[in-house]
Amino acid sequence: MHQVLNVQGMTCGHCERAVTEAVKTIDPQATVKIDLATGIVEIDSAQSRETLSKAIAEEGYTVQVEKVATGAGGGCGGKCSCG
Ligand SMILES: [Cu+2]
Repeated sequence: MHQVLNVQGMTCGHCERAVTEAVKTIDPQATVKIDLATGIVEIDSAQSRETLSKAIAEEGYTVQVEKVATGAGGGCGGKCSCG
């Protein structure tokens, strides 16, 4: 199932990896495509949107329910230490 989530707080490759790993942890078969500039995370997974959102949120990122255009913020919002 193709899902599109808007994730706030990702600013670098480490964030991208953290989110990807969070998804892969709950669904190793999932494919994850992340656009850091927009915060759009496209996921092909059998898992529900709620489950995927929760896994990403647990990494410290904010998953928007609505699809919202994001401005470039400063620093990483998640557990990534590079911000
Ligand atoms: Cu980061």
